[in-house]
This record gives sequence, structure tokens and C-alpha cells, in this order.
Amino acid sequence: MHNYKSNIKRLTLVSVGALSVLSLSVQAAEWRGWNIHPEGYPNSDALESFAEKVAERTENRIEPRVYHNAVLGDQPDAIEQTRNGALDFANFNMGPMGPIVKETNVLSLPFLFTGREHMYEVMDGEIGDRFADALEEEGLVALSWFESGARSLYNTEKAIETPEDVEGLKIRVMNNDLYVDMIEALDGNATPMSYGEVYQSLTTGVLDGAENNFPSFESSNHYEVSQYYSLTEHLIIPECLCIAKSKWDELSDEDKKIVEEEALAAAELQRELWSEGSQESRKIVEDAGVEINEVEDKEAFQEKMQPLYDEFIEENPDLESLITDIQDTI
Ligand code: GTR
Repeated sequence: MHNYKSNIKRLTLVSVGALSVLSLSVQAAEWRGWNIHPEGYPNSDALESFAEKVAERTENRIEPRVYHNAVLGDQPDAIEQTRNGALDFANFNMGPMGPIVKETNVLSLPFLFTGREHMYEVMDGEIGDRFADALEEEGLVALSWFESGARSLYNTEKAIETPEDVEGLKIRVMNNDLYVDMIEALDGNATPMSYGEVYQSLTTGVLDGAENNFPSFESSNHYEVSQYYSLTEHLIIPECLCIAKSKWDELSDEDKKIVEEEALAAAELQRELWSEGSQESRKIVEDAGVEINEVEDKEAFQEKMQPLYDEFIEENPDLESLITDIQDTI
């Protein structure tokens, strides 16, 4: 009896010991990944696939884990956390990146890209590498580029057909002064706000509207409280799959190769899922009664954005050639 008991005790001790060794090694390999979107969103599925494949191919030397729904903080916060290594990887939109990596502000100039193909062409080529270099200087290694469709204006009041329709509307923008200027150029009132607060602000009237692509308009449920979606398609902003540079620098060449290849595969998957997901989201919001209108005269909006370009180039003369190089890529 006594012997049996002590055997059990020994066994327990051994297994507890084994467990803690196991959890130590898991801890050492776990990568915390930030994601703003809920599960099932195209980006979320792509990140999950990245995590799974990296774990598999590195035989769990690296175990990326994706934390969805911005539970690890809002985007500007998460950017900081990834730069200082508190987070290991993330999918970031280049919009809120502007205040930190000034080159990326170029990507927030309205109507810069003529469409998603143009954006792919630019970001997958040598110009994309220039952005990646700028990000790396600030502690972020951009391994691949996701897309985020085209952002359009939506609001609780009316269909927007002309720039004048925006006058006086309180519109939420992402955290970047360029977007404040963008809405003010249309005589609207811009409110920078984190994504997670927008739904509530639309219901209480703190905001009249916001701007985003179909998948985000749908998955954030903003469509439940914002009846008009107008196809201004004023912003096409790439997103990155970024790794903390401190983490990246620790990797062996073999693991770097695996992580990079899987990040590229994840981007390919995300882009595929995006096309499908975007159409599905559009249908969901339409079925729910959202009024979607084409904007016939987009040039009218584009013209209003010229002062933004002029001011931007005046303040950042060194970035003018980057803008023209993008415009000339086609
Ligand atoms: C989404 C984007 C997010 C976030 C969000 C927002 O389209 O994927 O990263 O930037 O928009 O409006 O804050």
C-alpha cells in the first residue's frame, strides 16, 4: 500500500516535471499574434493557416498563436507592442502605420491606386520592398502584403453622391492626420477613433458615419446601424503580415525561410478569400436593407483631394518620387 502510494507520488512528480519542461519549451516557442478581425474573416483564416503551417514545418520550434478581435489592444497600441517585441507578429493596415513610419503615409493618399491590381503590382515589386525597408527601420519585418479592398463612406443619414453630401457629417477615421484632412477637405467633421468604439458611437449619434470595405462593414456589424453605403472607393490600403524585428533576428536561416514562405502563402490565401468574402459581405449587408449607391462622379471627390497631395509633398519633398513611381506603375 505504502509502496504503491509513493510510486504514485513519484509518478506524479515525474509527470509534473515533464509537464513543466514541456510548458517551458512551448512558452519559449509561442508567438503571440495580433489580429483586429473576428474568426472567419479572410485575414483571420489566412493568419490561422500561417500559424498552423509554421508550427508544422518547424516541428513546433515556433508555435504562432493568433489572438483575434483586437483582444491584445487596438491597432496603434499593437503596432507599438510589436515594435518593442511584446507581441511577435500581426496583420497591420498601413493606415495607422503612418504616424510611425512616415513613408507609409503615401499609401494613405486617397485615390492613389487605381484598383487592387495596381496595388498588387506595386506592393509585390521593388516599391513594396522600399516600404518593407522603412518598416524594418522601425522594428517591423513585413513578410507579405494582404489586401483590404477599397474603403467607401457609409453613414446613418443619406446616400452620398457628391462631395457636398459629406458636409457636416461626423465621420470616424483611423488614427492618422491624413484622414482628418481627407474628411475636412469634404467639409465633414473627422473623428479619429479606434475601430472597436465605432459601433457604439454610431448608435448614440456621436458619429454619423465611417468608412471601410465591405468585409469590415459587415463583420463589425456597423451595417446594422448605418443604412447608407456609398461607393466612393477613396482608399485602397495594403496591409502587412509583420514580425517583430527582434523576433526575426533570433531565427535561424532555416526558420526564417519557413516563416517567410508561409507568410507569402498566407497572403496568397488571404487575397483569394478576400474576393469571395467581399462579395458575400456585400450580399449580407444588401439583404439586411443597406442602400448601396454608385458614385457617378468620382473625379469630383478626387479633385477635392488635390490639396492633400500638394500639402503632403510640400511637407515631405523626399517622398514625391515615391508617389510618382506608384502612379507610373501599371
Ligand atoms: C479594416 C482593417 C483593419 C482596421 C479597420 C479600421 O479594414 O483591416 O486593420 O484598420 O479597417 O477601420 O480601423
